[in-house]
Amino acid sequence: DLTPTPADRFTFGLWTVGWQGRDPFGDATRPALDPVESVHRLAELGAYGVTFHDDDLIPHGSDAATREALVKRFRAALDATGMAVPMATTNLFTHPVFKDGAFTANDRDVRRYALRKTIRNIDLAAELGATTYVAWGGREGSESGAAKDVRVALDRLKEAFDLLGDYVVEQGYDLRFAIEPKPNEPRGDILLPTVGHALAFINSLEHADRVGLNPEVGHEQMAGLNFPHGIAQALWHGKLFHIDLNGQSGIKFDQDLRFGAGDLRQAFWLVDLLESSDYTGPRHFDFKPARTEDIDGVWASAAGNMRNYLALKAKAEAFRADPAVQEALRASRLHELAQPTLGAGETLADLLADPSAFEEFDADAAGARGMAFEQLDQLAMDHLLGL
Ligand code: 3MF
Ligand code: MG
Ligand code: MG
Ligand code: MG
Repeated sequence: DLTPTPADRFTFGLWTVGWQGRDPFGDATRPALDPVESVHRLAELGAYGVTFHDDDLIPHGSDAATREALVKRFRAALDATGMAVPMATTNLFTHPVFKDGAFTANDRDVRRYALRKTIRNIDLAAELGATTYVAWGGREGSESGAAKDVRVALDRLKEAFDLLGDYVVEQGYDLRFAIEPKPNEPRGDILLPTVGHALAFINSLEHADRVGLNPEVGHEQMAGLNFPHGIAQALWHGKLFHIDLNGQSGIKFDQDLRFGAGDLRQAFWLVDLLESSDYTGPRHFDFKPARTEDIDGVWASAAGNMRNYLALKAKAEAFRADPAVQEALRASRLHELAQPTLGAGETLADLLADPSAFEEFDADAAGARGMAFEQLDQLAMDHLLGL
């Protein structure tokens, strides 16, 4: 059944369906969308919840009364629809004050402002029941070599996450942080450009257990990386806290296509992986309805994300259940990969003393063995194409 329900845990950023189509070369092609309307329309389409940047809900510069009124009507929409807010985040990129970064801006006053802006929205996130707080540092980076001392900037980035962790612990919030890597755009080069860079950085943090990842399909693919492989490693480290699903066609600007568009085969392997993993978090879409679309096209593309996910989930299940696939997996020796390289009770000394492992091993014969991966992959293709 390709009809989404809240049990599928699909969520959307307010900024996704709300994107007006402004790009570096052109003006908006659609009018602004009221967040309350987005909550209602997404609920009707079968979504589980919405996510937001502070400024998506409360425009920059709103006074206290306006802020309170906006939150109140948003909350009423959530209550009326049963929609959840599992994640929130901070806009640390639109206002000119963040042109040289937020947590790693050279200007100290900008860094202090960024922390206060973030903490203010963390309070709101916690109030609305969010358990994940995403940090995408799109302006943390540079266009030229001497402009940013990367080692010192990483000190400041660590300082920021340590302070944010302290705050959340002090407040007793049930909230974890998820860093979203991206290689470039809007900065020429962004700090923590990939899943791997971010995983290594997290190890240096005071609250490392509270910080994980929010990888985005297109961001890794912009760097030519294999997204399912990145997600598998994040899972292996216990660091997949959240995910941004969308589509991307190779190494170019951040396209934010609807999920399933772009690299369909990586989308298939991603769903296969997620659905067989212990990841229980939201399936969150961070896409941009194409600038060519009117408001009907916005809702059609929102629905398309969920339909494609569910379709790929059904395909992946059928692939794994197919006896021919199970046989092909055996022929490709996936079961052998699952066996430890040392035998039960065997030691390194035993390996070193085992002539069958080296002296008597016929490397030429092993090198001549086929892996049968092509038959296996063709079965995946047959399932994907419905052959
Ligand atoms: C930019 C992004 C961001 C983040 C968002 C949530 C505007 O390429 O992907 O979307 O996902 O800031 O943290
Ligand atoms: Mg993107
Ligand atoms: Mg993005
Ligand atoms: Mg994103």
